[in-house]
Amino acid sequence: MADSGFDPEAWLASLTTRRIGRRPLWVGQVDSTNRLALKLAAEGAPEGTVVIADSQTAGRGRLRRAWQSPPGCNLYLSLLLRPAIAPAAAAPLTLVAGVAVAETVLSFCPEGVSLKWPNDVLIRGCKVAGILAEAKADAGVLAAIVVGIGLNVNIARDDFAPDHRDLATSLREETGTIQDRGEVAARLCERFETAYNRFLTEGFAPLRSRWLEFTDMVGRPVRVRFGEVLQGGTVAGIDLDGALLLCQADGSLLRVTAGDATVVKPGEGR
Ligand code: BT5
Repeated sequence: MADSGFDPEAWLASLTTRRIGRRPLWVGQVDSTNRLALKLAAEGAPEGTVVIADSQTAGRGRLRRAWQSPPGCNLYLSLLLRPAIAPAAAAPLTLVAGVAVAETVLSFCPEGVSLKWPNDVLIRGCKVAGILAEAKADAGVLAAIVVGIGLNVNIARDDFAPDHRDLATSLREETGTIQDRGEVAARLCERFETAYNRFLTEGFAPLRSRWLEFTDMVGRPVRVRFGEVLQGGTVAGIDLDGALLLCQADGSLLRVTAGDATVVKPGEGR
């Protein structure tokens, strides 16, 4: 996928995966690749379908937030998965995807890559990618899960919206090199397939270890906000469901399953 478009044949020739990405759908502009992938899932599209857009008009983040998705520079990609697992067991998939994205980013930018619970991939503390997993369940059975990944590849710092400009970055900003988005997408699919297969055969434990290697949150005091609810504590790790474990003042552990985590800086209190 050069900036001028996407050649499915060249893409498939360069891809080394068995399933993930083997059914690519490139769209120039779409409201949200996740919405489109969920629609394709409802119509019976198989696992391995990937929707990639040049731009999104309503790219979505978590909690009804927006994902800035201008044309010609970044990756907006949704993977359609149909794992034979219970809906509750799919919760760690956001973190599994985080490992795959972090490893992909690391292969282009060897310094400063980290993960922040639950879905942020950072370079030197600035967000280079975000992940949004959305599931479709029928009568308690997981019919499909769509893992959406927004990865800032070639966007210039000045082109970020002012509300997150100081908190965001791109591969190009960090390395000074313009990357081919098709190449980045292919490498991402490959790393995702490796991590996903491991998750399906060995469970979340080995991926959790890898996730923890990428984070600097453990041992640090954080606040986690979910709507009006604010929880705090010192990060002890993550559990096998992907929940954040916070050590409380009395030594007990608090499980946090959703929210936005902020590391508390010294002197800020908790
Ligand atoms: C996320 O949400 O980080 C998940 C983003 C997932 C986007 C992908 S793109 C392909 C697929 N299709 C979709 O429709 N979505 C997925 P969250 O943690 O809620 O972060 C959102 C916040 O990140 C926003 O409120 C901004 O502050 C900031 N933000 C928005 N666009 C950004 C960008 N391009 N780069 C860095 N930060 C951004």
